[in-house]
Amino acid sequence: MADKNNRNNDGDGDNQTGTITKTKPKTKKPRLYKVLLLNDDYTPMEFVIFVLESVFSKNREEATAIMLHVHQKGVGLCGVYSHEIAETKLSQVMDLALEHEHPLQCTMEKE
Ligand code: TYC
Repeated sequence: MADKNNRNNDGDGDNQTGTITKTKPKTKKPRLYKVLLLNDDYTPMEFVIFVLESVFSKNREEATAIMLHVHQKGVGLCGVYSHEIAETKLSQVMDLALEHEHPLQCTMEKE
């Protein structure tokens, strides 16, 4: 109903009548995956640091800290990514390990 100033007062402030539509956001939050590195007795520490720098864009300091964490605790977090990115990183690690004949293992899991 219009008031004395001919405003329709339908609540949206535009003072116009019409179909009320609600726009549904088109972007869904991607499910995230942790990429984890596993310890072993043979892969050289320097190679693990190289992998963390080249695949996970860590600087020397971060890469060294993650490598030492994995070495001491058995497993460590390299990063959290969408499913597709996590899979890509995982296969990059596995390809590098294979190519250099190191037993380095990497896994991913739902966050
Ligand atoms: N434990 C290995 C060594 O003593 C080093 C290492 C660290 C290997 C992290 C794998 O994900 C790893 N040479």
